[in-house]
Amino acid sequence: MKGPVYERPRTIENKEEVSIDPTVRQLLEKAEAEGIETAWHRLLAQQPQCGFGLLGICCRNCLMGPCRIDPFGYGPQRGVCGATADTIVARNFIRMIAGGAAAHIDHGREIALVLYEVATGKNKYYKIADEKKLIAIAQRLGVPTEGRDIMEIAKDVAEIALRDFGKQDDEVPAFVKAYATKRRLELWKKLGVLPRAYDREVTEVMHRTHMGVDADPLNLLLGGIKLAIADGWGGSMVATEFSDVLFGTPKPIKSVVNLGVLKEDYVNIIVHGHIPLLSAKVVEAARDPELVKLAQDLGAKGINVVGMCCTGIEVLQRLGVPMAGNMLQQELAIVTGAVEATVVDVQCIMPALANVARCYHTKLITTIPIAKIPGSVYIEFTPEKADEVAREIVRIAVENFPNRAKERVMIPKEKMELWAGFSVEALLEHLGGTLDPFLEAVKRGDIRGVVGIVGCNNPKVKHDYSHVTITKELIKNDVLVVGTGCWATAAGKAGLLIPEKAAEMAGPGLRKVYEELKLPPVIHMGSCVDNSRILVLLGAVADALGVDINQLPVVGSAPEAYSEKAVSIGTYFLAAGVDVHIGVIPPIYGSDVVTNILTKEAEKYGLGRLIIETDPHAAAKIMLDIIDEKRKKLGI
Ligand code: BF8
Ligand code: SF4
Repeated sequence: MKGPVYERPRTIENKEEVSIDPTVRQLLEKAEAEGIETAWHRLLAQQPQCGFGLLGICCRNCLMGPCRIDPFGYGPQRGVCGATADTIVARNFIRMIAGGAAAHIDHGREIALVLYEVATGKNKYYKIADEKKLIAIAQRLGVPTEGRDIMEIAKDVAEIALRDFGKQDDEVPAFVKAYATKRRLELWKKLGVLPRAYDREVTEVMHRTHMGVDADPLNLLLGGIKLAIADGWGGSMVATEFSDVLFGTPKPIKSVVNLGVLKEDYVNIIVHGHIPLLSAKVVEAARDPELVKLAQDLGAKGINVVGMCCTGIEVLQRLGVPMAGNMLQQELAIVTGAVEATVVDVQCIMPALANVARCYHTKLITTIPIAKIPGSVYIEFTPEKADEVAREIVRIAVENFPNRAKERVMIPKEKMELWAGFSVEALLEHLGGTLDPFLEAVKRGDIRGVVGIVGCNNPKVKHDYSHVTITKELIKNDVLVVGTGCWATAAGKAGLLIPEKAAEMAGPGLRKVYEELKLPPVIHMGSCVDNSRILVLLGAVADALGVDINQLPVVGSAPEAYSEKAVSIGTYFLAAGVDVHIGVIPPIYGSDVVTNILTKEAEKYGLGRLIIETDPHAAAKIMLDIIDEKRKKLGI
């Protein structure tokens, strides 16, 4: 007897439909010709995706389940324990926040531990690269700086930061208190969402979502918001601030983006993941004359390190390292056949990379104990032996060069110039040391408002299309766009991070601002943890105007979000009082109560509202309306 046979999707019918980036179409053709599947093929294989999952109404939180609620009302309306759709959706939503926030918090911890070790002389591989930034952080935290040794200041600052992760008292973490605005802190106190220790908030969300604890959807969501605050003003803030101390605060820097940065006659190494502790060292090791010579002896012209995802952005914005692409290009980069090694740490690394790498000579090198991938080469990276490990990794890549099958190499020619590195400090310096010219431009209406666009790629959305469409639409209407992460890479590939080019596409107001202040219409503010830079900027602008952040003509957007981190980021922007657009349907429609709280009632509490809109044109229109409404209320 013959049962139904599962046919693996081998072709994407219309490749124009999956991405606006020509490299994707070219390499999808190559992948299919060579029998390799990508995320797009696997998404097809998953169709139809589970309707209960899409609505957020399935629960696997205990062994009495799994349970699911019938959205049409014919079947069960409660899980075995009695949880309703509202409880289940809210629990699932804040567990996503826990996943995302935990990733950022762990990232922040890694960096803070290294700063502490540098300060106490235990780690010689890293250094205080930006004393000025360290002193600015110390002053915010109330650490004395006058006449003190820089290492002593660093130790105090690192200790305070580290304490915030695991302390047991109920005080607001020192970082959150030092970086959030007074108005927001007061509001959060009133709402009962002031976080305590970062780890504790993650634990608490896992606890309260256990069977038989919190069943109240509003209370659950407030718990999620509390954790997201601990991420934005805590974990992510520490990651950004201390990365600036250890690696330098970004300044505007020119580089190149897209897969055309791979070089046919060089050893190509991709650094992929998130934490700059590793990527910065790989970049350094690749400049080692001995390893360069080895590459040349093996027939290459040299060693070419390029970035992927946020760790790529970390070394782009500080060192100008070229950027190979964003999240959905990670498999395709290997399909070029020209990559000797993809070196990864944590987050957004598809396990599928091992399968793709196996079809070429590429070595997938995993490095972190919590992120092993079957089929990869595992070389453990620890900051205590950073230089040795980085050199070993580069050596493995170099020695792999002769294994490249030249006839299978196809590097797309597309690459685009871009400017990155707009930290808050750099922006202020750019404006002459004060926000005033910027605020004046906002008041005059030359800058109608600001939208922060963040986040990922998601194969459910035409790759880069929503990012680029929304950005173009907004700047055409004089809305300044700032952003981070895979949006920034998409914007860069589309030429939107070339200031003159963006100015040509912008409306008359932004063009004037560009001519007068040299402020580009589209601004790259860094990696995903660097969304904390946007929080700092928002706080500074609100304070300068003497208003709360929720009054500013500002909107957030995550047009192609995929990650739990994006859910946490979106939520901390809601906590900041910013309305946030998401271009992918989040799993909340199974509960009217949760949907209503997030999309409507949140405003009543002084928080931002969630805007769900998959059409980028419609989304841009909604954002413009919000901006105009807020301007009107502000009387500008
Ligand atoms: O932290 S934007 S796909 S790479 S999660 Fe991942 Fe999303 Fe990209 Fe960086 Ni952020
Ligand atoms: Fe089912 Fe309740 Fe257990 Fe969830 S917690 S699986 S709804 S019994």
